[in-house]
Amino acid sequence: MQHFTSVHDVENPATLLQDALMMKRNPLKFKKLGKDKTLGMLFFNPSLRTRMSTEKAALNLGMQVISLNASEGWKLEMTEGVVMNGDKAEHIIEAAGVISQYCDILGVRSFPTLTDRASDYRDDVISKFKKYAKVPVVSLEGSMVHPLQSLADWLTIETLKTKKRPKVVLTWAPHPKALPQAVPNSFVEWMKQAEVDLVITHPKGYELSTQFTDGVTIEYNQNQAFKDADFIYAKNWSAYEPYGQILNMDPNWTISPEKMALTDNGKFMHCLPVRRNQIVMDAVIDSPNSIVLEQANNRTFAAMAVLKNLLR
Ligand code: SN0
Repeated sequence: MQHFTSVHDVENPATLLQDALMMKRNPLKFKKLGKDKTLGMLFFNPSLRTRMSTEKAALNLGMQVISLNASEGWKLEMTEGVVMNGDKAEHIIEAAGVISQYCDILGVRSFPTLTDRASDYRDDVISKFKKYAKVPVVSLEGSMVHPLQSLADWLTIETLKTKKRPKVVLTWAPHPKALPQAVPNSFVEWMKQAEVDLVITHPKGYELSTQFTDGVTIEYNQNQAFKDADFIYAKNWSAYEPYGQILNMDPNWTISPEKMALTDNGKFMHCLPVRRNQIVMDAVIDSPNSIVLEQANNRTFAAMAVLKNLLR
């Protein structure tokens, strides 16, 4: 593995999952592996779980960590060949080159513009860091996918499933802000690697890009989709077409106890942060079937598996 920016960077995703399972069983087994190595993390957007779990992962592996809130400093120019006479003080070519001298692995978080779809779906910021950094690049959520989250989600399902092939439902839910498609895109592409029956449910108009959903069942009736489900993964996303728009705020899509009653004692999942009583009713997220904290816990072990592989 050269970088970790999507499932496509991973030669064998199932082996990476096994590594994450091993890390969960024995988090300090490789505490000397990262000695004298530095993880650098650049956040162009806010982070709670990704930042802390990835730092924790690096510390468990014996690494040092340097994090930078990159939205506070110079604005970086991302386009090659331009006359830099605007507000951007530094080109990514130098920034990536400099950071590569301080760090052995570089993590980058960059949300989508939600206005320029072509740029977002090239994952422009992370792709440019891959191009100009001299060290492995880890996506800490890019504009198109969030692979560290998805690996942790897979680990969560793997450790809590009670059937060999569980039914996993990804459901859209209403939200007051236009949100990225990165989490659902990524969840779908990782679930394609897993032994699960995946169903996506959302109101008409919220179809994700077919580059992710090709071959996956889409059920527009949420109640129908929830039938006999083992895992309900709720997430809001804005429309892919028209790009970045909110089309619907229908509270009937909020995950309620009545909806969960349609499942086969289904577990409730969300990547967090979550808007209570908008995405999910308190009675669901506070119920014993809610596994959102376990998902967040597993972020550390997913990140450890990734860092371990990149350190090798
Ligand atoms: C991000 C998203 O991709 O949807 C991060 C999820 C890991 N979520 C948000 O930005 C939520 C913001 C809000 O105001 O609720």
